[in-house]
Amino acid sequence: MCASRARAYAGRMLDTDPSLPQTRPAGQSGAAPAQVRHLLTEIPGPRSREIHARRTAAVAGGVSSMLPVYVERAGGGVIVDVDGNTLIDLGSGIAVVSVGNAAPEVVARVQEQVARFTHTCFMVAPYPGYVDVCEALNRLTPGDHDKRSALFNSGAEAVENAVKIARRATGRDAVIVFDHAYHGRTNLTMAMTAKNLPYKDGFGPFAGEIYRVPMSYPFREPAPIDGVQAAERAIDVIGSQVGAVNTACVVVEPIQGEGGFVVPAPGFLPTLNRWCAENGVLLIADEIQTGFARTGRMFACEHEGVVPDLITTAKGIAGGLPLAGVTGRTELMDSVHPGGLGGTYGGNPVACAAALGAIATIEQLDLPAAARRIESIMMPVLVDLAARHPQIGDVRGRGAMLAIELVRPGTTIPDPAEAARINSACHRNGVVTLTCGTYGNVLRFLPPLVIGEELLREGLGVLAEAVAGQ
Ligand code: PLZ
Repeated sequence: MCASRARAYAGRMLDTDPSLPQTRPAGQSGAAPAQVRHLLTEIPGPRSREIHARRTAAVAGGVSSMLPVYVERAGGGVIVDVDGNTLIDLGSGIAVVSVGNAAPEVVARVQEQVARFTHTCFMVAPYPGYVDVCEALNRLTPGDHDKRSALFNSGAEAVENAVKIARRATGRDAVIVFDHAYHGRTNLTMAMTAKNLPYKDGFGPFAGEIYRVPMSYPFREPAPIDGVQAAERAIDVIGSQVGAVNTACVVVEPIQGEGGFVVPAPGFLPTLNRWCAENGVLLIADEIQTGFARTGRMFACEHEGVVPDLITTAKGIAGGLPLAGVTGRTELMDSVHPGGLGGTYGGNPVACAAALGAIATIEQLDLPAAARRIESIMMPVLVDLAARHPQIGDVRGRGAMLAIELVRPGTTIPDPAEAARINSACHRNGVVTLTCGTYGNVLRFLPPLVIGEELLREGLGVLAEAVAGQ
């Protein structure tokens, strides 16, 4: 990124002036949307409703949308819909556009690449962009050991391949996953995902040799237990029901995403990691949602100094283009025979160009620091809301991956209806929020890391009103 572009972009990040001129660098068409919430119609507006009617007649009903406003453009911290409404984005397309939508460096590199060639298939005629992304992954992921990477199209595909590699490298079958886990929607990853509806219901039979063990979920422990004890509880189940010698890998989200932004108690991940190392079991960190600066570090494992054997990445890696990776110890990655990993589109050159733009942006703008700054702005507001509204049972998360869990006041009984009510009130008032959680009662916040401070505070104001029921 050139210095002036970096400066212009940095000015957008957490700036107190929400209406900074949003000029795009040369080579891009159109101006980035003004960074202000602005509602011209009700949400969704008439044009969105019109398209939605067409969608209902054309798109399979099994594919749903949390907020049926149809997008015209997006950038920085906002989404502009086809009715001209500008909404504050606190979802980043589920933790994907961490560098902002249509981020200048992503757009510039994609445009340059797409004009040269769009696809040759890395397995047929390779290109340097794929190698560049693997070098970046090897450099940025935790641990300074020798690493190799392979690229795929989606998070689920990365998880599938990490399991293939772990089985091949260990010669063992069993895969350990956790309560509340989410790893994808393909057959193997559905089996690894915990929640039945909407992900699994009626879609079986599922892949075998997947074993689920208890997670560390501090808010929902029946009795207080620390991270080490929670890990020992999980290890005990593995030992008695699976056997370490049969276990290829333990797959864990360092902070669970779809399952409810569950932050395990300190000590949980390091204890698991130690047990894995002692038993020849691979620790696979699924950092698809937590990775690439989202939690205030480049990867969430770093908060506890955990170095996984394999790490899966996607989402934030490529600023919105489909790309995913598996990175790991060379001897594990290279245990797979030549031709054993691949796919037509994996590491597509346009997606790789986007990733290089996104990674350059993350490093040059120090987006891990931006995520920590977002936490320092949001956390006190959320904690204060929780103090005033007893339906907020827990406030948790790290960096720009934060959530509130809604319960019946004074209990831990989940209240998904209250989460849905607050979520729709935010949407009606022009703030894109998302829910998650095994019980659907968690409201989560994943702002783009380049969101302006004023915009973020305005979004929090709308949330506060929504919680208060105004
Ligand atoms: N692992 C930790 O968060 C994707 C899924 C949304 P894909 N999470 C969003 C939905 O309802 O489908 C995810 C994740 C973790 C794996 C995945 C899967 O990534 O790129 O969606 O396949």
